Amino acid sequence: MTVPVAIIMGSQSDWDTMRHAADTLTALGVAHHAKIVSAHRTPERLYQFAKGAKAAGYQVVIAGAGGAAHLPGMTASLTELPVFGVPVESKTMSGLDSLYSIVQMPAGIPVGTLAIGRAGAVNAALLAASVLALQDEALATRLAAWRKRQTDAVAERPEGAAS
Ligand code: RP5
Repeated sequence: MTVPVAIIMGSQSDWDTMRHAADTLTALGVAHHAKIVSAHRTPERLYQFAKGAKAAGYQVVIAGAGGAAHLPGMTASLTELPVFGVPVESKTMSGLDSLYSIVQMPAGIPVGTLAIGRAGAVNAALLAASVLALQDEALATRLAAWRKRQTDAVAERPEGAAS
């Protein structure tokens, strides 16, 4: 069975954020692989992963990194697969460095950039699922059910309010 989504991240320390992408894909029944691929510390691994990603059967890549976060952009430069970038919250700049590093791509090499941190990781997974659902009716149904459950879980009144 081919695995449609690769979740890559620059460091083990990114996993606390990127596991939310993995958990969301699991909840939607979307198979995925998670790998550590660092643009700076393992450039050869990055090159080999990105050049071979399409042939390996991946359809979407989710790439999370923090600080000087070149992983999503470099990956996008080496593959035509859609790449969704997740800025990981950094200690020194609260993830703004990660966000700016990922979002300001030059015209011609797109990275779909998400929010900083957990929200970005969850939404990257949801976007990946939406892309795959275009060709997969069963997944489209699961995605619609996931969204309905989310809607149904929102109370009309905040707990603890007097009226
Ligand atoms: C980036 O540097 C990683 O994506 C990570 O967010 C950040 C810090 O990495 P560690 O020093 O925690 O390995 O490459």
